[in-house]
Amino acid sequence: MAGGSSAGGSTAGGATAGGATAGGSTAGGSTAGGSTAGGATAGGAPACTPTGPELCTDTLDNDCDAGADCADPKCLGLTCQTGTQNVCTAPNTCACGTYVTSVGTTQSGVRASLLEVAGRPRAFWVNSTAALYAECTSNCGTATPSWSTPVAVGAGYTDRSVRPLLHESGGVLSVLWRSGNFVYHSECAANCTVAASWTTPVDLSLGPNTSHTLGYDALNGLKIAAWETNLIADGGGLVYAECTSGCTAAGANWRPLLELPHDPSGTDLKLSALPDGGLRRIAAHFANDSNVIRYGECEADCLANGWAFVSLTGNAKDPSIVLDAQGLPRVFALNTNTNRLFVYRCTQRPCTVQANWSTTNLMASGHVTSGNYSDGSTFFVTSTVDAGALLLGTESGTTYTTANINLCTGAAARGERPHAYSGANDRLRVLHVAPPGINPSINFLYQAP
Ligand SMILES: [Ca+2]
Ligand SMILES: [Ca+2]
Repeated sequence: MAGGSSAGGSTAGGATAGGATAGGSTAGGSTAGGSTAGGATAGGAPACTPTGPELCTDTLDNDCDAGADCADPKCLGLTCQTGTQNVCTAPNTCACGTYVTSVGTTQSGVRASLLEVAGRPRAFWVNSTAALYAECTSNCGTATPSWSTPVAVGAGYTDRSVRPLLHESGGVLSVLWRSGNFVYHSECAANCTVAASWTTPVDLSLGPNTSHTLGYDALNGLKIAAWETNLIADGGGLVYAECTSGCTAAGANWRPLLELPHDPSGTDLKLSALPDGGLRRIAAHFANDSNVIRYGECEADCLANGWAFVSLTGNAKDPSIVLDAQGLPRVFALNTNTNRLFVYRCTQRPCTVQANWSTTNLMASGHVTSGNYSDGSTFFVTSTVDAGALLLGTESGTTYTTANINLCTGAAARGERPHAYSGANDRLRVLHVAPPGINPSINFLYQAP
């Protein structure tokens, strides 16, 4: 295959082929079996001697299983030509499969949500004039995906710190976003590229919503939300709500409200299914009053006294929660004074004890979001400055390694405020705003396969 033979063949084969040292270097890996003298015992059929795990760049069938390099499914999505952006994008295909396409025109600083349902990416973001939904309708994993024309789910707003939130539960999409003093919720069960398929937005705040603080999740029939209100005059203002029925009919069905006694600057919520069928509510928010991240959990009585919280130091706002492969929470948040990314990691349960958390001031960063790979390990995406290089942080031991998300040219993809999920073969799908301009586009970056 052209990709592997040009760069990988001679160097990688000679250096790492192990048992096939002599044969491998001379034969160049063209016929791996025939070159290993020990293999061809009888019958003329070339035998293959395993030398270790499959390496995807050396033209050899290292593990004598399923073929060499891109012929081996284990190489799908992995680098197949050193020094390039090429990966095995399909069986026997070594190519660069990083595609960046426009989903629509937007405004600088807009944040977005991206998820996949039924194999197709779905996007939600808020412009000054409308809250917009679009989905990929065909050819989603190619250089020329088709995206639906964005439809307005409801009113827009100019707050660029708040991230509108899109979730799916039971096949139903639902969204929560800020528009002025309102916290709007809407959902769609089918045909979501048509505006009329979305329920009429209801305002959960029933009163002034006052900041970019916005949290939301939906799972197994439960919806949870958090925002800030000035209806509480004690210096707090963070409220938490749940809803199990009539959630699109009236904001009053998201009552009672629980006051969490802090003045927030950004929050995130997550629902996690428990072995006994229950749901753990997980919350993180920055508390301006005490200059800490507050992390909390609740499994029952969550509109009253069921919560337990712990304080995590580091003056970082707008948190993003993710659960790692052990089911332990990690919180990513941004210190907006120093533009530094903080990573908080619970190392063992209970996670409501401060001693079980580690704090790392990791790197220069912009707004951050996080996600999981197929094995449960975690990642985050950000950009160092708005419109700088898009950055991927990949869990590595107890910390993260970071790298640019590169285009096929090898140059870093640029943009701001990314949100991403991991698709097949742990390849990324990223929604982000293009570098600032009069009307930057909101871009979809896809890494094949
Ligand atoms: Ca190989
Ligand atoms: Ca193989």
